Amino acid sequence: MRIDILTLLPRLLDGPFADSILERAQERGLCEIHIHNIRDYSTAKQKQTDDYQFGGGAGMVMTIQPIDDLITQLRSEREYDEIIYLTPDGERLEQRTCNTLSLKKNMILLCGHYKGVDQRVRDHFITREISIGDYVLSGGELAAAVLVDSIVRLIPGVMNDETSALTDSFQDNLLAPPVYTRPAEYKGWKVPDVLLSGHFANIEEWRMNEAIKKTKERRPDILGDE
Ligand code: 6GU
Repeated sequence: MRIDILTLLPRLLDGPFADSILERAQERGLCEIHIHNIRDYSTAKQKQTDDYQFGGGAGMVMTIQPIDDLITQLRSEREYDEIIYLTPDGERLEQRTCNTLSLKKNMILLCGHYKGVDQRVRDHFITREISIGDYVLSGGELAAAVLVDSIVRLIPGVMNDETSALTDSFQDNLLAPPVYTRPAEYKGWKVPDVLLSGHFANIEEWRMNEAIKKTKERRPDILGDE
């Protein structure tokens, strides 16, 4: 998988991809992440990348020219499966979408800023618009980092324990059950007996019941019986 991220603030993305799972995925050659500074592609005198909005109103709008040139250059080099715009008015990201996107080969992510991007960019280049939740960030960069993390960890070979992603919260529309590790007793606080019993069927049943209980309490909406 190759992901090209288009941003006005490339430094914001230096950190997230340099560690842990995302670093390992790149080292193993399972994904390539390329950051592009939109400003580098502006043909304006001062390399502007934004302008006042037509019709008036507060807030700047990202201009089409540098984004067009950057996307056109990338598309001349390879085909892209998706060109995704990160924006609070996009479809809300869910695990289902992460699963789908983890199967793609090449993707462009465009990070929004200010009042957003000229609508013609959305109309003519963007294949999908994604929000990571119902709250507003100051730019799309952190959302892009969240999206990339959620996708890349699903690529086969990225996670060390291959079965682990399957037991994540949301993969079966349930929140994950509690987990414990040694010691079996700490300051008098005990691990549930069933987990120490070695009885696999009982352990699975306990985990399922705990997952259902937690989901009913916290997220009845994903259980579908509000
Ligand atoms: Cl993708 N961008 C911004 N600016 N805010 C957000 C978001 C994206 N998703 C949730 N809030």
